[in-house]
Amino acid sequence: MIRYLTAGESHGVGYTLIIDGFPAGFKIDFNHLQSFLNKRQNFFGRSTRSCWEENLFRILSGVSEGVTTGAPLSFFIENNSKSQKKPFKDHLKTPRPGHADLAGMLKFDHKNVELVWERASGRETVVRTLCGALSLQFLKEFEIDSLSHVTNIGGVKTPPSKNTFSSLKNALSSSNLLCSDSEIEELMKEKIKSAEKEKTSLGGIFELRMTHLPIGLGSYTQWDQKLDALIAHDLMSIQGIKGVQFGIGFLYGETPGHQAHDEIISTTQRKTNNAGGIEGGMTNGEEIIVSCTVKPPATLLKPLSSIDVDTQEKTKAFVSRSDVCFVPSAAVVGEAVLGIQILNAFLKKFGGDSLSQTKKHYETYCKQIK
Ligand code: EPS
Repeated sequence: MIRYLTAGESHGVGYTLIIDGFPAGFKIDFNHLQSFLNKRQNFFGRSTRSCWEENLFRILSGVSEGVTTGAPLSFFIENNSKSQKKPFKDHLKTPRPGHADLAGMLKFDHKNVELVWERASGRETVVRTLCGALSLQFLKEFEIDSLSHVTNIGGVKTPPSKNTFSSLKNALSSSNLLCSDSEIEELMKEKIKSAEKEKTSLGGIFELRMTHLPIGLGSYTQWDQKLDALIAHDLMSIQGIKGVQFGIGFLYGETPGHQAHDEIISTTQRKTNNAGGIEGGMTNGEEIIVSCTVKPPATLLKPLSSIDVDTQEKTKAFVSRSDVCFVPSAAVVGEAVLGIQILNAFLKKFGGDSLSQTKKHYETYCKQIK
C-alpha cells in the first residue's frame, strides 16, 4: 500500500510530494501525469492565478529510466515566481468565516492569518492530484478507468445522467466547466458571472465514476477496512468538500427497500446501481459512483463580518484575490483522490512489491471468482 505526504505553501517556493510503497516495475507516463495536472487548472470561474501557474513537476527519486524502483518517489512543483512572496505581510488579523483562519490562528498561536491560510490553501491539491494521477495510471494496467464531472453549480443542475461511462466521458471532452450538458454549462457560466458581479462566490456538486473494478476491494470484516468509509475520509479531506454520498446516498432515507436495493441478475450484473458500486464496504463489481458537495470559496470581495483577533473589535474579514467557483477543479482533485484510495484497496487485496507480482495475484483472483 502507498503512504504519501505533502508539504508546501500557496505562496512559498512550491510543493513537495513523497510517495512510499509504490510498486516497482511500473513505467510512468510523464506526459499523462502532466496533462492530468493541467486538467485541474484554469476552469471558468477560477482566480487569475490559474492562468499563469504552470504546475510543471520534477521527479527527484524512486525511478530509473522512468520505471519505478520501489524506493520512495519524490516530486517537486515550483510555484510560479509571480506567486512566490516573502516574507509574509504584516499581521493580518481579520479571519474569514468559512475558512481555517480563526481556529488555525488560535490553535497554533499565530498572530497572522496568512500563516494558516498559506498551508490550508487549495493549492496544496496540486500534489495530491499528482499522486492520484499516478495511482490512476497504475490502475489503468488493470483497465480500471475513471471520470469526474460537475452536476451542479450554485443550484444550476444537470438532469440525472442516463449516460454510459464512455458516452459521459466523450461529452466532457470539450467543456471548460467539466459539464456534460452544453446548454446547462452556459447557464452555469451565467450564474458564475453574476456571482462575480455581486462579489460573492458559488459552490456546487460533482460526481466521480470509476469502472471495471474487481469485486471485493475493501472489506466488511472490520470498521476501518470499509472502502466507502475510507473513500469518504479522503474526499472530505479535500479543501472545500462538505458532503459525500455514494450512489443515491441521502435518497435512501426516503426510498422504500424494494426500490432502494439493486436486484441481482448474475454475479456480475445488477438491475440498477443505487448503491454506487459498494455494498458492505466492498466493491460489488458495478461502477463506483460518488458525489461531493463543494462549499463556495470563503474569500469574498464583499466580506462578511469578522473580528480583529487582537482587539476583539468587530470588523470585516480580509479581502484578497480569489476564485469565484472552483467546483470543476475540485472534481478533478476528487477523481485523483479516489484513485489513491482505490489503488490502496487494490494493493491490499493483490499485494506485490512489483507490478508483475500484482498482476499475477490479480489474474489468479479473476480466475477464481469467474
Ligand atoms: C486559493 C486561492 C487562489 C487560487 C489557489 C487557491 O490563489 P491566490 O490566492 O494566489 O489567487 O488560485 O489555487 C491554486 C493556485 C491552485 O493551483 O489550485 C486558496 O486560497 O485556496
